Amino acid sequence: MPSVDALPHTFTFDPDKTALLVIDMQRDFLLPGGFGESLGNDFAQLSRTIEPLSALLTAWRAASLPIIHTREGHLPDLSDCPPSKLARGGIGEQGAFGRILVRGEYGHDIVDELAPLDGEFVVDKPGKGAFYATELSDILDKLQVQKLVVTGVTTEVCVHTTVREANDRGYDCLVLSDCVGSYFPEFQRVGLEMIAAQGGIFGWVADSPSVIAALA
Ligand code: TIU
Repeated sequence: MPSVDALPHTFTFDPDKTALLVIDMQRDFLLPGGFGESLGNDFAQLSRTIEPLSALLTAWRAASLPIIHTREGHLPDLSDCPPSKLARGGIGEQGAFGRILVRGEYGHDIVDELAPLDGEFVVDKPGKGAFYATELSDILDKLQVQKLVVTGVTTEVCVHTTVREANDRGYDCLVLSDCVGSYFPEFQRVGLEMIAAQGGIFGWVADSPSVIAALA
């Protein structure tokens, strides 16, 4: 059984029961001029994850293991966007890459470097968590997945929410520090510490080279 040197302790996984989750690696969060930067955020804190994640995807694909990408976004009529989220502004407005976080728009889609391949799952989610109002549970059930290797953005928002949701549903989650990103370095550090604290209260933390080595 492959094992990975992780915090708070070694993470072992059966490759047949493990999926890679790639959360919201969308142009609007990651590219200069996108929604994230328009809010005053430093997109480079997120775009540094693209290269290691691309290498991880190559290794994961070579091992023929399941990959699930998610995208945060809404229907064009915004009927699936809660009033509290709409009231904050931005969603559905015209941005540099089309209507912000609206499905079908250029900015809503995944960055070119990490584009999903045929046979990979793409889950569209209206919320921060990947389980809320999506088919993710059904996909994982059908795949008989028990463990998740979690990557994507942002660490303290959609990654955390999804890992907490997954943990409550009984999945063991390994979060990869170099493949998750926050606009705020302090949130990145503390966000990762929170996951592995208290004996791994929500999951494990390691880096992508360790996972790639375990797959080899
Ligand atoms: N994907 C995700 O984390 N959505 C966000 O809105 N994140 C922020 O940090 N704003």
